[in-house]
Amino acid sequence: DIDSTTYRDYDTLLGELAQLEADFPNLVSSYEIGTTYEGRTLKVIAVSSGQVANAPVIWLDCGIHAREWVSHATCMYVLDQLTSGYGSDDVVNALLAAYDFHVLPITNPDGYVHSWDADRLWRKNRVPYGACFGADVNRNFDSNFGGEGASDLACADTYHGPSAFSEVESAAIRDSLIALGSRVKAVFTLHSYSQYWMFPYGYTTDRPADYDELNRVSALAVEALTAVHGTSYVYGNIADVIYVASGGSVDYTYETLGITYSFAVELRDQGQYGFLLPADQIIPTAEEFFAGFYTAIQNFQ
Ligand code: 0X9
Ligand code: ZN
Repeated sequence: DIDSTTYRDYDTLLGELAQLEADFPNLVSSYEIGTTYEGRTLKVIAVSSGQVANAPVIWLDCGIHAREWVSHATCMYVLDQLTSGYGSDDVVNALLAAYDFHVLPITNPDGYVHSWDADRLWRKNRVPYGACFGADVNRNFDSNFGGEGASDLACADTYHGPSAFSEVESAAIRDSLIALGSRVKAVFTLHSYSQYWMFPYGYTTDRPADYDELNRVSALAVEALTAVHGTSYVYGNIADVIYVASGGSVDYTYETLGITYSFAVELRDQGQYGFLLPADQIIPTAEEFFAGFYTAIQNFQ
């Protein structure tokens, strides 16, 4: 099993993923979707019971922002639940009877390593741009690219990059989702912090056509999440709940790829510790997220 009581560095996480594949060869496989600027491999972990050929897919990505360590840790927890629970846990059995899960636990490995080795609060990837480093991968999608809430300045934390999908990490997510095609039922992307359960749009305050449906599912997810440890989450469209931000991933998956169930979740906390969330909150954060996650999935139409 995966030990979620501490944060683990990049090499340790890779070791845990390899161990999952070794421990659950009939359930877990992996594939590579890109190579970062510093040469690290972007690795998707697929969990599939094999009960249904070409089952619908739930996509989950974590760590698009380097410093949001509880995001990476929550993806690892979800993988642990899906694997260790299969065969014994009714919820997991039901999930894996109907869906395959494709999980990208470390979307931005170069940034993650930098946040461990040099600058704990690093957010972007590590591509050099002039005198500065990094594009914000969550401003690099082709969803009103370069618009409000993204910076043209390479040194800014929200630098959108030179062009839409200039970054390996965003292009790899796009290409993977396009390859999965109509199998993709839902996309979840995990951030921290603020305790928000959000859906499109981020680039405009206009409400999406599926606002009522996304709000319905989000309300059920948050109710289930809160029932676990009493943690309150706010839900709604991104632009209303947090701020207008262009070039984000879920606007692209919703609007361009047509994936109705596109969610961006800001995990714990509400700012007391912020990005430096103590490790003893990893498990409760992930436990309550998992309740929201499976409740959302169970209520898809
Ligand atoms: O600004 C962001 O990218 C996210 N907040 S964070 O503090 N984790 O950086 C919000 C992302 C919302 N999603 C989109 N704008 N698509
Ligand atoms: Zn983030």
